[in-house]
Amino acid sequence: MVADAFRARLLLCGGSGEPDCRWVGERWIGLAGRRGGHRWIVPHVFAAPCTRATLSDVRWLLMAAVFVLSAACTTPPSGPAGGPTRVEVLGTLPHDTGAFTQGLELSGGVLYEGTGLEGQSSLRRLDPDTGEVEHRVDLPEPLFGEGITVVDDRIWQLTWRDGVAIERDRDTLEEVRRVTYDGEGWGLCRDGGRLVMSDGSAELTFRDPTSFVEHGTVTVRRDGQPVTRLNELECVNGQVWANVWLSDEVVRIDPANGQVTATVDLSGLRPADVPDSAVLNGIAAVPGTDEFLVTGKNWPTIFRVRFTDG
Ligand SMILES: [Ca+2]
Repeated sequence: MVADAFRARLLLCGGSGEPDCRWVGERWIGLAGRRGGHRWIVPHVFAAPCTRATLSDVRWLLMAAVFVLSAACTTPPSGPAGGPTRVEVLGTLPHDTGAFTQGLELSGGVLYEGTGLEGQSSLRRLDPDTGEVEHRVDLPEPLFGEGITVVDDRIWQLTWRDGVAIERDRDTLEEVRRVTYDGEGWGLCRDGGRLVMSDGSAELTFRDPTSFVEHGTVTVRRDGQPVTRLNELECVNGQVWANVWLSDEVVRIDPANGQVTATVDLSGLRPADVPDSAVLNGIAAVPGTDEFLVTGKNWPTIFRVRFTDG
């Protein structure tokens, strides 16, 4: 009788219509109630005996369930929340297989690419329609180039373990000044009035776009677990997209709390017959569209893509 009264579709967390709600089943049989702004249920494994239990037994089960479930309900869901998971290829461009891609950004109709490795690092200006390298400057040894991002008439270029960020003139690509930072440099992008930088860990660092001074960090998590090896970054529409080193995934991150809100599988783009070092790395939003340019280290192709959930 008691169980029958609550036979229905029930929510695990939150009230109806709240964004953090999720259905836990179509036909859960159990006891339901409300505590604060949250609904709770007693799963059927607990509720089944309730039809034969005394009233005090039912109360005990309800209290136990509230204790267990309220803890879960006070923590917002941390995993991807229905974002895109797949990639749709819209076109291709040739890519220099000598480019060990560490940074990719499209700004003002120009595609900028930073490359790595000691003695091979460079910053390049590419034609986004043909992939042709129009201009290139090389980093002196032993600097190992990493992520890049455009800030007005300048471009920042990170180095891996050299502790130096190089500020360059956007037109000539020539070095203007250097600043130092602690730790490693991996990916970089500009999110409005700040820079976002990765260092191969699960942590993103926010920096002033002019002084490069650090003013905060956030730890990136998916399903509650830190996502390490964050590499090349792209800031767009208040979100941060990141390549995950040694994977074929890009993740979308809410920089306000570090939560991963989407994970896209790009394994289908990986070229055949490339070494293990030729990983997916390089993501550039195409301004004014929902498209991206993506590539990998020493890949022969830059792909113009759209991320979809279909
Ligand atoms: Ca980028």
